[in-house]
Amino acid sequence: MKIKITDHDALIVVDMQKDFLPGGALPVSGADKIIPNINMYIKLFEENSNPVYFTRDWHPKEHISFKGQGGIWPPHCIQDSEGAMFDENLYIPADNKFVISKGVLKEFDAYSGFQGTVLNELLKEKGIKRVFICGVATDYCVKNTLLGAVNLGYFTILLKDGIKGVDINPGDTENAIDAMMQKGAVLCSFSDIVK
Ligand code: VGL
Ligand code: ZN
Repeated sequence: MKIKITDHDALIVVDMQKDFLPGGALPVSGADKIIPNINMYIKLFEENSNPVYFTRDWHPKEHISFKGQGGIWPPHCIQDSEGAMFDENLYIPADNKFVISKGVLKEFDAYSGFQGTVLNELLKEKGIKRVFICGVATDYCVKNTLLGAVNLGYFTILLKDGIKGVDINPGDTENAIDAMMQKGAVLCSFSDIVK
């Protein structure tokens, strides 16, 4: 399959923060291995002057999703903490990049980068019609961000060499990929993209 990047395309990099990488508070096994691929996508979009959106989980202390508050996750990505920072190996362009913080309110969780954020407005402002999505975790925030984009009318492309799931239950990641494709997501990898 060949996919040509156009002016109406944007890249969304989901939650590539230290806490989601090996050694972090909520590690996604193998998430470090996808960083070189994600960096290739970021550089490709940067070279084409296409915008790149970085979502980040940005929770207050005692967030509702944390175990101590009755949630299912260990405390992670607490606002301004070291673990909430983007991984050092992630390439962050100087221009044409936007950081989207989600899950910022104590009483609400947000697995989608569109939930409680201005991501849709930012994309609309730039005339974006199609989004390419990579990052972690495939079975949580990648999935929900992609389905959010579908619901808002965007064409979606899931970058299969740039995602990693947590698989709390075996098969979660595969099921998430199936669910996304069912809703119209197109699976592609770096070698499918032509300039
Ligand atoms: C995520 C679990 C909790 C994610 C965020 O980024 O996929 N997963 N918070
Ligand atoms: Zn979270």
